[in-house]
Amino acid sequence: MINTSSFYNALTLRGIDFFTGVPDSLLKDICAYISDNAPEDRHIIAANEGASVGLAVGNYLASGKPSLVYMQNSGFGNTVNPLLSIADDDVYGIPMLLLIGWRGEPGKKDEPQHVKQGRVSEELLKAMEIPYIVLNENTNIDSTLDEAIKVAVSEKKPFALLVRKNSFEKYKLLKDSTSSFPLDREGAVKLVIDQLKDDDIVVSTTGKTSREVFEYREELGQTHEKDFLTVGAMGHTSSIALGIAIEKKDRNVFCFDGDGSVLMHMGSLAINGMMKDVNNFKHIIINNGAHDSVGGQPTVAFDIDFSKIAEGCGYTSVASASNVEDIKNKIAEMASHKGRAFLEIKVNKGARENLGRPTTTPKENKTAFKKFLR
Ligand SMILES: Cc1ncc(C[n+]2csc(CCOP(=O)(O)OP(=O)(O)O)c2C)c(N)n1
Repeated sequence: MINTSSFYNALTLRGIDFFTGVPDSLLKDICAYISDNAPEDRHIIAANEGASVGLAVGNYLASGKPSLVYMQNSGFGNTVNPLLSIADDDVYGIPMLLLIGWRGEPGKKDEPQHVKQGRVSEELLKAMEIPYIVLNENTNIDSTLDEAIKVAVSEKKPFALLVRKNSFEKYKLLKDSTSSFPLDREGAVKLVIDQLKDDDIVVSTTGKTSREVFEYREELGQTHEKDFLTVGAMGHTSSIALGIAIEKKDRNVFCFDGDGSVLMHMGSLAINGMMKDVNNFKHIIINNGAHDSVGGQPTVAFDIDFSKIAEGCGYTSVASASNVEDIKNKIAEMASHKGRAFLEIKVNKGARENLGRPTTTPKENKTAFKKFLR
């Protein structure tokens, strides 16, 4: 397996000392090593993967050195535009190394949202004319990085390292942060679901939130037709919820979002808030200050004021809560509010070890959900 410190040192030795990306579960050990060892202003966990490419472009213009941009292959889509229309050698020609976690690699069992993405990952890189090397546990780091950096720098273009599962050795984050709110995400999910009416619609975000929604319905002995699980398309959950709310004006639509997810495409808040005729849109952000589902890497969400942002974007009711009674009251208020209501629930990161995954397929979910909407 690749030792995280050897990989990091091999990069810095070759002049790559600026790191940016959005975390991925397959890359969590190398991300944790970078978090612990790179100076704070040289490691930026970006809002989305496209923004990381932007940071790498800017850094190259100013330093003349390529950066490392890490991401899950799910997030590669967010980079297509800045890679092709700025970094590409047909445009500005900006060298950088892309470190891409290969979820859904053919032949390896993975969740439905990763299967197609995994199958086409190599083809996508080829179509974009991005040279790449597949990294696995036996890869010789020195020769691989020599080759990757040589091509990136001499041909002035991005070069990708597509990383197989279990390529990196385990590394435990030392700079881990903790908080002491009464609830964790699952506690918040349960509290909100307990307060919903029978015809309320739920749209839940990517990662463990949707898994916890699914498992709580099972625990309650309920079926799953009330919930749309946004298993992919991180950051677009509230847009999906808004699309439903516009059409189903007589029913409340509750969006269960995450802080990483909201940050990823925060521009959508402005569009949600400005939908003046929409009175049934209820946006709940479960803020654990982290990308908890992929390893707990920090977001900036405990340091920014989501309520002020939502208010500024035109949401008509805005609140933040962390204790149980307060959350219950705020949910009751948002349910009866006629407008675009926003509630931030602050929680601790972390999840159960034995948290399962949906046992129904996305298509079964869609069919049941559409019927519930009718
Ligand atoms: C576009 C994209 N980038 C990255 C990922 C990998 N990913 C899945 S869940 C997740 C973290 C979500 O963080 P947040 O919304 O704060 O929810 P939490 O996991 O903390 O509950 C990430 C980065 C993804 N699925 N899609």
